[in-house]
Amino acid sequence: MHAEHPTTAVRTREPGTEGCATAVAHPNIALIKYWGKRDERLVLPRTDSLSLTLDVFPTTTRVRLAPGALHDEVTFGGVPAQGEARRRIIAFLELVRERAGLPHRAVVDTENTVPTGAGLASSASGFAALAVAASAAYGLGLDPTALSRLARRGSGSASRSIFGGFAIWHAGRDSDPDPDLGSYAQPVPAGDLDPALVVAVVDAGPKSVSSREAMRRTVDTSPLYRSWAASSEDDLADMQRALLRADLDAVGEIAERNALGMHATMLAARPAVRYLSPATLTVLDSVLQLRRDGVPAYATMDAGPNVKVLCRRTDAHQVAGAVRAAAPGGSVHIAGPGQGAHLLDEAP
Ligand code: 2P0
Repeated sequence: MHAEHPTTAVRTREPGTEGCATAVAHPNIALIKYWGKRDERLVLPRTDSLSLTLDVFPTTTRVRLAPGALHDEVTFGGVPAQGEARRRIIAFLELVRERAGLPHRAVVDTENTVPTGAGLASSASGFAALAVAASAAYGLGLDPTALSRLARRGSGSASRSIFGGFAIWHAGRDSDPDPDLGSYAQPVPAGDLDPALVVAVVDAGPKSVSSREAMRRTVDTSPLYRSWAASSEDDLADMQRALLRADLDAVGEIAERNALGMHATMLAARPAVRYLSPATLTVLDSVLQLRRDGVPAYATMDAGPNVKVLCRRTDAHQVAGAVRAAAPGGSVHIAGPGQGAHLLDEAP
């Protein structure tokens, strides 16, 4: 039987009735990674990916239309956004305005709860929450699939955070009549896994290379990229079967090999992109030791040195203890499957 993973709970509002909406979204961790775009403007990936949306570190975003204002106002926790983060949010609002046929600028306030440098892309929860709040405030009335496509334009991984539990993001094909329409996420059926992800933050410093730049460099220069992309297709098919039969060991093995392969492509880029640190390897050793001790635990790493360990929820505290002992300077968080992005009721 398939477990009921929480999926999206997006409610639509009457278009443009209030001009104000608040949404919440959670980060997701890819078990089959997204690494490499085939279209930078439309944010179309080269491969399909598959993730688990978490129940920790929500992002809450409020969008209020400001008719007559000359500029958008964008704040994070009340502090004006700067630089690239601000530029990307305003470019996203332009896209929403174009679709809505409304010229109004907006006031956008975002509260992130991700611990600084946790290596959990706040761009995934951030653009998923912004897509849901902005499309409601501008009265677009989008369904979850359309919201996923829209969130993708902000940040690729955000397409998956529209949905709860396990989600697959289809790359789509260049032969699609409209390539934008072919690339969206949807929930993935899974058996009763009762998974946990133990997040080990081993280094909270800023990353040396942005994931955007790192994936561009990998696609352009790594001789290993093509073979990883091909094997990732096989990994995805294996992963979907493993999820259906609720085989946590297989899910973990596939996720671990897919992540290590992605990091191998980066190490072979010119110049190399190396996110893994000595502390990362120490945590990976502790995960191997857990397995030798009979505890099913499998690691995945993203564009940073931190490690996320997939295990059974019943083993999560033991896994967290082992990981904490391996990386005593860091912090460890236990997450489970979380909900998709959704609107919050506005105070009357
Ligand atoms: C993922 N990552 O599948 C992969 C694995 C990091 C490593 O998605 O350029 O912030 O905004 O589309 O979504 C990080 O990339 O990149 C990411 P953009 P994003 O989760």
